[in-house]
Amino acid sequence: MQTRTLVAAVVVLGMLAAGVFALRETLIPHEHAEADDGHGHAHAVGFSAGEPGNPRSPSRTIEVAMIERPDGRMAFEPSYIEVRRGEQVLFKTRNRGVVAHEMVVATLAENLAHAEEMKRNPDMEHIDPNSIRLVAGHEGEILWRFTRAGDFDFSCLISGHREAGMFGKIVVR
Ligand SMILES: [Cu+2]
Repeated sequence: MQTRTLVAAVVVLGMLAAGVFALRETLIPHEHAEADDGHGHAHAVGFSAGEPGNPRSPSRTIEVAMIERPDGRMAFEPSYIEVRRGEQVLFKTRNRGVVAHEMVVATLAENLAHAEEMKRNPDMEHIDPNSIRLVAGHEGEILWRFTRAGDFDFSCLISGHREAGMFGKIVVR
């Protein structure tokens, strides 16, 4: 009788343990299969529109304003910029609107791809040297050297902002 009780107890304990294990499996989320670097994209292979500038080298200052119009459109002013190949530019960027904006300097293809990514992941922020994110009323800088000739893009990649007009063109000759 005692042995039977012991066996029964062991069986019950075993079932409990299995139950707890099964429960644990359902409660603890499985790790995501995809690695995430914190903001959803990596730049291991470098930048598409040149390279981060050197603060000790001379640079041309270009002031860029982020603006919102009464009709809901958004824009950069200026939205067309020409630079010489090899030139280093200090973008002094000011957010004159009432919502946050960013400025990301890259190829058009890269910015369009990033804009799509931002729609899926609206909290993604760009903290790379080719970009700046500014809350309303704030000013910031991007120091950038344009090492390749061609047409490049600067955009605000916050969801919906590029479609609202927040992009510009940089021509490097
Ligand atoms: Cu914006």
